[in-house]
Amino acid sequence: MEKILNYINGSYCAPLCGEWLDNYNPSTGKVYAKIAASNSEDIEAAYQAAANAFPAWSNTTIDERSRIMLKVASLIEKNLDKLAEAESEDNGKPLSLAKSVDIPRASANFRFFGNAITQFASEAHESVGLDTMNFTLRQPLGVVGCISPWNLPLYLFTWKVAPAIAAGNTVVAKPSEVTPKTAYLLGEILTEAGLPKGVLNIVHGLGPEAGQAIVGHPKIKAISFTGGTKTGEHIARTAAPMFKKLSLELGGKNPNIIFADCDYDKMLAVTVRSSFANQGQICLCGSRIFVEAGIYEKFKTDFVERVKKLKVGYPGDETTSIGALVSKPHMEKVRSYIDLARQDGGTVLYGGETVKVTGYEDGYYLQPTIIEISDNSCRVNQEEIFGPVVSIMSFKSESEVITMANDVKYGLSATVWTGNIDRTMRVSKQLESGIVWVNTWLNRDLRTPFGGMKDSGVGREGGFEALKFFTETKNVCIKYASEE
Ligand code: TXE
Repeated sequence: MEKILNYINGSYCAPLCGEWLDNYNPSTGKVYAKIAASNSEDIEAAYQAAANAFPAWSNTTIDERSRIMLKVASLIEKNLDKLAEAESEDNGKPLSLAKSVDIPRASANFRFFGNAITQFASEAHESVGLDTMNFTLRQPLGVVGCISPWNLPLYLFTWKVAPAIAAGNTVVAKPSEVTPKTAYLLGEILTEAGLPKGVLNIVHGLGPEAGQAIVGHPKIKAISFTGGTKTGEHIARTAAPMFKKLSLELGGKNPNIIFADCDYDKMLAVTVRSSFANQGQICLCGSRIFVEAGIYEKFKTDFVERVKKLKVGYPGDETTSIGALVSKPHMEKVRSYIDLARQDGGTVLYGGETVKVTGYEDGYYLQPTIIEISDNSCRVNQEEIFGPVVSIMSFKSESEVITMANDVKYGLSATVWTGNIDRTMRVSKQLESGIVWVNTWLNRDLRTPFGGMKDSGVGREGGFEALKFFTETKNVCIKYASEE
């Protein structure tokens, strides 16, 4: 059976303990590969490789770092089909989505940060009249840790490692044990692109074992993590007493606020996507839909009608809109929330059932599900479900919907649909979320700050924010004599 090996010091290698985990294909429910179950010894080996590579890499010219990163970007593009197939097989997402979004974005991440580093500069502050000059150095941190989740595997893995190495750090990185395949394949690309050995080390294994060993390693200076809020809390508890730099991108329970004065057709089409793209397994999905009372009944009918047409099917089939959920335990978790919604008085307007796809009966397929609720405080509206499940409810006024939108522990993103510019400004300013999209969704310019408020995380990724995170800021203050 195929083996997912670690990539340490520029070479593929088996885990030192000789232990392996099963890798499931969610669209068939079958084990199709074995994953290295690394432990702290493997992390130590990866750390040593990274530490040895750091002096040379941190002194490599910006042009050279950029050149190698652009080469990685081109090679990801060249291997689009192979990587997209691997992503779809590992994660259950439609192949069309992996081809059009995940893999192109992984390439874009390397290209973006390979270019951004050539423009990254620091400030100088002259203390006029005091014969003093200050300048700011932004120096790489050393060896850093990057830990990524399963929903957008190569997309989020590269979103972290690219700025880390662009800034001159060396890295120990762990993709999710649920979807390790594309990060594994990236190793070949790094070698072909000529990335020096040890600059990026990719280690596979369980979160509490391999992940914990990265976070708890005394010499790993920073942790960039995307994943569940509970895991984020645990990571913060381990890392904070060691004074590590932390960037945490955690869960969301994002409001999608629809005012009657919006461009209705555009809103409807995008709302279907923002609800169910990637089987609803994107931290930015708008899982709480609030609709102004005047158009509520019309929206309800039209939305259900549209969602009924989404085809749940085998991810490799071109007509599939909704593939398989990532794992059996995850599907059970999502289903338990649908049961809970029913107990709490919610009405399932559409969906709620598993789907048997012919030829793939053991796969983890679930209908897109719309639940009508009347109380924002119910658990279905307060907890992250992270599946193809949205709730809808109506509202009467701007102030009422802002209160409900903010009345949740998360604060990652929000979407607002309105044709009124004054309302756009008022609402955007009051929403407690790191990102507000108005009349659009998941519209990303990689230069913009990305991250959440409240329990959705700490810090911002993207653009120079990421390069700042992966560097230590030092002020050099020089007093000079004005006369000889
Ligand atoms: O994520 P975990 P899980 C949410 C979503 C989902 C829930 C749990 O609600 O249902 O989180 O998903 C590593 N030290 N999101 O359990 O466990 C782990 O190996 C260090 C939202 O799959 O947070 C993986 O690489 N690392 C999210 C990564 O953390 C640890 C995307 C994420 O896994 C660790 C995914 C530990 N102690 C799930 N424990 C988003 N924000 O996009 C685990 N890991």
